[in-house]
Amino acid sequence: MQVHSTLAAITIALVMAATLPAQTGIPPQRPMIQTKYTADPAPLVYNDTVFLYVSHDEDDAIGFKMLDWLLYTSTDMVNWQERGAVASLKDFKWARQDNGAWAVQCIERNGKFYLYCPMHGGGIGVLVADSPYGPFKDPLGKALITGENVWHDIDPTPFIDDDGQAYLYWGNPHLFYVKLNEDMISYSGEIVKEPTKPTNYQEGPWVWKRNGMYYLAYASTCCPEGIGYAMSASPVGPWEYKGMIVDASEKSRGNHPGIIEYKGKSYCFGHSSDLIKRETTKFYERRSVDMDEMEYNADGTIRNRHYWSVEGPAQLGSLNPYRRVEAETMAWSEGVKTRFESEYERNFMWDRGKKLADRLFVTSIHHGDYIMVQGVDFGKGAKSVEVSVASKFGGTIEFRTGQVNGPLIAAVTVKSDGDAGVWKTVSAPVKNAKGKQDVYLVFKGEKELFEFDWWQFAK
Ligand code: FUB
Repeated sequence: MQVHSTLAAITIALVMAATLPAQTGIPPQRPMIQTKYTADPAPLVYNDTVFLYVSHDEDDAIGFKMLDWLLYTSTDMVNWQERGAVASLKDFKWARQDNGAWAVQCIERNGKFYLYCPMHGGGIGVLVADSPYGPFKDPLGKALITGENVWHDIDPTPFIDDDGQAYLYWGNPHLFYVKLNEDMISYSGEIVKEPTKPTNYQEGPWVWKRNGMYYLAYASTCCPEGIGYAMSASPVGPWEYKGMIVDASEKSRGNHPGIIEYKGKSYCFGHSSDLIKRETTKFYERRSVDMDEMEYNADGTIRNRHYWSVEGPAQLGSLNPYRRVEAETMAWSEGVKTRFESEYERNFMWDRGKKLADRLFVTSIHHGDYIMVQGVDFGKGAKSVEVSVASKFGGTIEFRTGQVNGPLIAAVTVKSDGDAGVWKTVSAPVKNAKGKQDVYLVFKGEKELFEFDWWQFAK
């Protein structure tokens, strides 16, 4: 009996070990961006890249505290590179400067990029750039939209129909729209308060067209907000409510849809409180952008999902480690932050009088923190790895595969050699890096280790 039960216990343990997911250290529900609080996702597909514009909840926000808009890019839907703040309240000299940088959306027309920005309580402004990365400039010097009640003028979403007519929709708790002129910075006709506002419409409209039908997704009635949608045969309604794309959940008080087609798949973005909830049960407006694949039914309606999936979307392709990878490219991270520093700021800070480039880099790196980059394709194998770092107290970057304590393929030592704050490249040999792997960059050392700009493998 004793032998049998021991054998049974061993068998059960072995079966369980085989069926459990690998101990990656990554929590099951994982918002896309961990180094900052982000909200109101507005994805734009341009030249094979997803440009994700988001609003930005400050780290110490209690209620809404929002000063600028950030940009992230991806070509595989799992690894996202931070591109910094592309616009801020400072770009609108006429607007209040202390708060109110709410949900933006960017659209391209004839090689120009138009970023529609609400200044909460001040109307909706528009910025224009020659590139999706900016720099964005205010061509009007005043608000584009100030409707019947300026506090309702939030969440602008532009849409250009196949006939070239552009529209701007916005509003909470009403849905408004207006026809934009071809210049995208002026409009014709009256602002219309949409009379067929769909069931449980609250805010955050997002309009797109598919197979001749128009879709309007939106944040459903607060609180909590999910993502509902309606359909119409015309861009100006009437809108017929079709259901929920993502159900309302106690996990997120607010929500805000952003929907794209990319490389043959559809994606729905939204936001939640999943990141801040790992730290506290208190409620703060410190939100985090989420995203999942979205599927249509044969009749054009959209399949409902209860919440963002645990596994997230599948990676499209892989990441090439043989080109320079900015350290702020990640599928997941723990502990680290990012910072942009201009050439001037760094010279001043370190008083070195040297010419150094403007950089966005990973900072606040301590023992045990890590960055995970998904689906890195080493091909037949790598021989060495080089990193760009600026030492503080020094430490080691361990490159591991599969999980946070997985096989070590390289260890780069960054010395604390009295040259603190100076960017330098350091390299190390690589062993056993072959094929496609999730790579964990695990930081080891004492105190604050270093700042980290980029990494690159060599064959
Ligand atoms: O982020 C500020 C506001 O919260 C947005 O404008 C709304 O859509 C809601 O997400």
